[in-house]
Amino acid sequence: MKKIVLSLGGSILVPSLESNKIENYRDVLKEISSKYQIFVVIGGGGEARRYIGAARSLGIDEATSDELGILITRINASLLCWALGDLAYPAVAENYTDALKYAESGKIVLMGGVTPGQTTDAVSAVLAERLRADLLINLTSIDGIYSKDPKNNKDAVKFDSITPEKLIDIVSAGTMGAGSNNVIDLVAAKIIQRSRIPLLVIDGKDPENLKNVLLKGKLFGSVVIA
Ligand code: U5P
Repeated sequence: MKKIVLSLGGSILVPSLESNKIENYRDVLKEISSKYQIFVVIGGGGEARRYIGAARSLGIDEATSDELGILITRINASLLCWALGDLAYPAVAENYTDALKYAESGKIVLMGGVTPGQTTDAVSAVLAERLRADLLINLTSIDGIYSKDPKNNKDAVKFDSITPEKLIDIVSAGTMGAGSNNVIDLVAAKIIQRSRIPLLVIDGKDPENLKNVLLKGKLFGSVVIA
């Protein structure tokens, strides 16, 4: 079975606790997990950013603020994990070796953050490298990779396909602090470059997009390939 790692933003899965997409993603993950071995790395979303903001205003340093972010990613991952019931290994992996062990169950494996100084994008890239995954998919709030942040720059250009080197150029221009929001973090981009694992960036707001790519063979978003 092909191994697919999904990096699923917290703001995609849980925009708020009241209106979350967990049920929709549960249905899609159920379908795709019959064809692929699936690993899902969940981000912290707005909740992590709120906690990090509160920590900063208390004078707590960035690395310690990151630890708070990691806790929230694990809470989000736990919610999806337990919502998946029998389809998922019933614990969130806290390191890569555990994720590999949990995968022996043949079930969907869930993971959140691991260590300060990065985001869950980096976790998903390292996990993909450890697994020799066939594909890494980043499900985010924009529909691909742009030359600049399209939310603030009207002249941003979307790329259908770029090299890992070009990706590094683009993300190097971004900032790096706890809770930072780039299309993908620099650590992840560097791992993608060295591992040569293809990355697909698609809009995750509609969970059907994942099905369209993996089950219907439709190609959209942006692909990073060496
Ligand atoms: N975080 C880390 N290390 C990880 C994953 C996450 O420090 O391995 C922290 C960062 O502060 C990040 C926040 O911005 O948790 C939420 O994760 P994400 O939604 O940005 O991926």
